[in-house]
Amino acid sequence: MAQPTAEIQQRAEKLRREVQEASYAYYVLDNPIMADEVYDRLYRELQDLEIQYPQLITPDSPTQRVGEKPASQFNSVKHNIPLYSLENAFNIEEFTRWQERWQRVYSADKFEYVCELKIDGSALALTYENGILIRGATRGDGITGEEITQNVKTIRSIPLRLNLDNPPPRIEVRGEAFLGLATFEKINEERAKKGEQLFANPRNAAAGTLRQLDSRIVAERKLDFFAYTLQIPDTDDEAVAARQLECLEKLEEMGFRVNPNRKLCQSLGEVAEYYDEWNTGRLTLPYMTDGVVVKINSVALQKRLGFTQKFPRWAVALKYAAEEAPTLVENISVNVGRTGALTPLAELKPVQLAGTTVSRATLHNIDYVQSLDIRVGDTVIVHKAGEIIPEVVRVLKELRPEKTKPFEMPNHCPVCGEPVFREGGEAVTRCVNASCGAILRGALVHWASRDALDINGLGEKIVAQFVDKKVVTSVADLYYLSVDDIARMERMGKKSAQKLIDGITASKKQPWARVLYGLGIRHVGSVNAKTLTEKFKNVDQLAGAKISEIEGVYGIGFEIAQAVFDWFRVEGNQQLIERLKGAGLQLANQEPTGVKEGKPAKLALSGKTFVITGTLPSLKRDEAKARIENAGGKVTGSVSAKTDYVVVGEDAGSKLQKAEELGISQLDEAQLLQLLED
Ligand code: 0OW
Repeated sequence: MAQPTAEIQQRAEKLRREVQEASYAYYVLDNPIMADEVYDRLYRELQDLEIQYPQLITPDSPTQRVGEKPASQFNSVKHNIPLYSLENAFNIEEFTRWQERWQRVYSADKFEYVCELKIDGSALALTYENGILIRGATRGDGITGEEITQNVKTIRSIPLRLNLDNPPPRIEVRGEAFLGLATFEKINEERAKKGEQLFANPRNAAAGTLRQLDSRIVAERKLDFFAYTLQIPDTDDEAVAARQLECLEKLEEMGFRVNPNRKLCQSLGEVAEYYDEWNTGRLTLPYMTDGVVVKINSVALQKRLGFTQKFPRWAVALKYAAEEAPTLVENISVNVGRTGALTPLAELKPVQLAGTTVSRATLHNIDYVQSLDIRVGDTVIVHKAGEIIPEVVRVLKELRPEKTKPFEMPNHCPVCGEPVFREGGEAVTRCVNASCGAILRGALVHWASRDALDINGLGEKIVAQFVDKKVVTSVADLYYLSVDDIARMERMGKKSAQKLIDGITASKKQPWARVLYGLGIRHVGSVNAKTLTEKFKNVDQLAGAKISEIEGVYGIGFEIAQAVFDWFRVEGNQQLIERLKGAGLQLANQEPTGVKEGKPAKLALSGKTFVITGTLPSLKRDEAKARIENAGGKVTGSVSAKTDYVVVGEDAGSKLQKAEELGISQLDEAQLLQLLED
């Protein structure tokens, strides 16, 4: 083999340093120091020299990042130092309890914390000998992992040689390998084109990539890495760094990428501030995080606290509830609600969201479906804010398979087969067949619900039997049932039938307001019903009232008044009222007889803050405000991190812009009405 001359060796050495320097600036500092073409030219010159003189190749040469031949399998390796996982806290209260546990034991010590963003990737263990990367391994079970050195070398932000003058014989570094969001979407695009299974999220994609046998594929995926732990075996941890914060600074000096959003916190309050700040701030980051890692800063205190079997006692993962996640639309079904409204529902591939498994999400109405063009087979982003219904917010069009077709609302009711209608300009398509099974089932369940007549034991299952067996065709029929009628139903014995009859009979004592709410008139929620019965002392006063009289009641807008007036004009409803009177229901306000008033209902929008911006198509501003307040919500004038929803009308202004900046959920009028109706 030809020997390289001295100047060739020097040239190679200089090229190695130049290329390494440029790679560090680009991938670790995110601050390129030369154009890509210049980098490529230098890289190729070095590569040619090493091909010509293989003895010039050193393990830390940038050309050694991408291996040629795929591995046949990965060997298991024992970690020199175990990799621990983290105990979870799901909110500040749980974190406070964790902190108090140690504060009690070590009250003398002043607790200082380092808060780090918890990168949602895959943990890696890196071993350096004399400053040269000799091994990379997955975390595995924390004791044994898989040796994936060749794949780890392709991660440009991991230095092949440490920036240390006289490096110790061995250094252990731990950190998180991850995929940026843009990279993740590109990888899934590629996979969709090849008809391959998509990665569900960036974390799975990173873990899956690291376990690729062919490191050339790994190199294409552009994994990234944030380091967070530095240890030097046989050296006292405190001698390496007395505090976690210094440890992170040393890792940066050595040439690692360390997440810059770390913060030294002197108190619980500061930790809470950091946690809140990044709950919204993280949504603008180009990589996924799923929480904050809070560590006691003092290494001496860390050593005194030590480890449990699985976790360090001096660190905790303060998690955020997952708000959004990608998943597959397996089907779009149509649900007929108790008001006859046809609601398209996305049947989803189950996905973890905000601590629950979501397999369905409302698609509101056909306008919403068409505006997003959601189709069966699509990959969509599902959003869940707190306990409010999960919602499909975006379609990842580039992942759409072939031969999908736009969704169309059925023109016949999927339950009773009768034609359905879309009232002029309304977003909602509706079944208007009063004896439609779905409407009747919904009406009975609503009648028995806690905030209406509150009849225990009259749930969806027994209601479905009553309707399917045509034992009940209206809520009044409930009061003319015998014990035998009920005992004949499946899974109903005499005893439980008697219990249900007793519950139905007892409901005759419920006040007029609850009966009015139980009738299920559109837009008449439990609060509006209460408001109306304070003015209309009995059903005949209300049935005979003009629209203007009903509308004159504070908080009752035109639309509600119209719906109430129309309801009492329907023959079938008038008969229903007569039969309820005959059964002895309360259809007038009673003098206080000490009868048990139901506890005030926790309203659907309790605790939710809304801001209305722009002009709504049909609701006046104060009517929308009253409706939201009637449902327990709060309406404020300015958008802040505490706002839950912004209701957006025409010519929305800066409030909409602020909402977009803060990632606050937006509703149009139709979605607001749906939320109020639900
Ligand atoms: N994912 C992270 C992260 C972090 C270690 C040190 C002792 C035990 C956990 O951003 N910033 N800091 C640590 O500290 N761990 C992290 O991730 C953990 C590692 C294993 C499971 C999680 O990925």
